[in-house]
Amino acid sequence: MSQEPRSFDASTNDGMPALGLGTWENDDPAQCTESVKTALEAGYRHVDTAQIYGNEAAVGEGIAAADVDRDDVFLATKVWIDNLAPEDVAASTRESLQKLDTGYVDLLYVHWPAGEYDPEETLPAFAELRDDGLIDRIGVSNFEPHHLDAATDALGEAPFANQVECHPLLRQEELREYAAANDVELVGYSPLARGQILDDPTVAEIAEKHGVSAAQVSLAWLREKGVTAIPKATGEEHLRDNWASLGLELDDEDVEAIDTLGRTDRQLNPDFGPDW
Ligand code: 1BO
Repeated sequence: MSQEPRSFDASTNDGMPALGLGTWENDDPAQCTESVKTALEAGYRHVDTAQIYGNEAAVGEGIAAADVDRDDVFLATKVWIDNLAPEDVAASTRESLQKLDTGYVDLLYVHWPAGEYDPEETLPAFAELRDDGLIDRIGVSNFEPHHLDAATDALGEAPFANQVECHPLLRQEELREYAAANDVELVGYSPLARGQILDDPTVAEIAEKHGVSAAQVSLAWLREKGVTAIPKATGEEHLRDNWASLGLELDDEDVEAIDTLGRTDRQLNPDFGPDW
């Protein structure tokens, strides 16, 4: 890839770079490794994977291949719902670490409050992994406020982050308020609404006004809301377009127009998911 100088550094949300690379459905190993390497060399310092994505080894290879120190990368993975019984949390995380070959992860999420998840059993097992130095922080994903309350009780502290679907078509007002009030970072997956954002006329109008892409508008809106975004991108052009969103400042009227969009469009609603 061309080694252009990085134009931006993503600000951090409590030590976590506020723009990262999502790898869900980036499951061709060679392509996944290449996109992680390209992203890191373009300036990204946050990579998000999960056991269920089947690409932890490819992600680890991309980190190793990039001209970047592992300790400068914020790496997150997630424990799948079948591995949330305490003994499986430890064994499956060790397996993830073997695949990633990174020594530790910066953030380990409970992927969904489903399957073998039991806050009183699962979260102490996560805390033990943290005590053992295998993970730095404990996160949860797809949690509603009542799940977050129970997790906080079980851990004796709020989880570091809650990763949920979040974009202009699913603005997650309640979870954003909860996060701000309880010192939980909100991480938005599918920040481009799996492509739906590209067809929204309000977002298109804002993009045209600033001479940028609709994806950049969506990512800038998330940043404005304090939400960490982890868009997936495989090609260099797309990776760089998303990265360039760090240079976009939306006007108050743009933010207001997105905040009041009369459309809700959740992309991911599996049958094991919560009653949102
Ligand atoms: C089933 C995985 C969804 C995104 O993390």
